Amino acid sequence: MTLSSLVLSLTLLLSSLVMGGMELCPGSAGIPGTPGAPGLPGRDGRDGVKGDPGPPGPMGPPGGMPGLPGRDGLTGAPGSVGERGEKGVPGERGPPGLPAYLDEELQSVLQDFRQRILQCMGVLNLVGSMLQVGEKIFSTNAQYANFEKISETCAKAGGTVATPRNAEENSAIMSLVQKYKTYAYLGLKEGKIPGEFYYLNGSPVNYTNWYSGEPAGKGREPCVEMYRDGTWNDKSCLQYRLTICEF
Ligand code: MMA
Ligand code: CA
Repeated sequence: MTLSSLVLSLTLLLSSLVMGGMELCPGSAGIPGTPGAPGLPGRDGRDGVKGDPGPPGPMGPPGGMPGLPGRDGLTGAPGSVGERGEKGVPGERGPPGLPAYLDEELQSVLQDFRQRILQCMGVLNLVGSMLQVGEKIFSTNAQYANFEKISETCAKAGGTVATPRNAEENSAIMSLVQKYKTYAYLGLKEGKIPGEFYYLNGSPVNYTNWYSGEPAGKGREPCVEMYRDGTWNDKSCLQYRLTICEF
């Protein structure tokens, strides 16, 4: 007999007893049955979430293949400045400006320049550190040196060795020679022909004030010095003489 037919039979029996007016007497509770046998294992559950990566594995045996190259290092310090590039093409011509005489700002700047220059020259004149003769200015640093050194000193200052071109300039230089009680070299040099003297720019002299009997060095005295009375003597270039420049 199957379980379902047994249940049906019992149901029918019970209902016929109740229908028949019979009362069922409640008895004491029966002894619990023995636990049923364990059911069959359930089905597999769904996949769990992915786990964390495991720790690195142990180092392999020696003699294996070299590993992959490492990552790039940090950026190095900047290199040195490169060579100057080629000059660029000139820019476009700017807009036309005012004529200088109508440019008020420019005129005012020029007036200031003139004023400043006159002030400076006034001071230099007052302290006796310059002698103006026409367009030319003579000045000394009160130092004694050979011709070569004097020439360098004057060039560095933006001038040249004092060179009298006429009697007035000669007198101005003479006044410095007298003031410092020292002969001065002049901006003249002897040429290839003994007794022929030239300016430092190479042109022949056109004003001279030789002392009587000079030049007498016959090629052995290629420089020119000025005596206290303003006359000239050809002389070795290696003496120490007063530095007088002209600007
Ligand atoms: C020195 C020397 C010369 C100069 C004569 C004048 C003896 O040499 O200064 O340049 O011509 O004196 O006597
Ligand atoms: Ca001489």
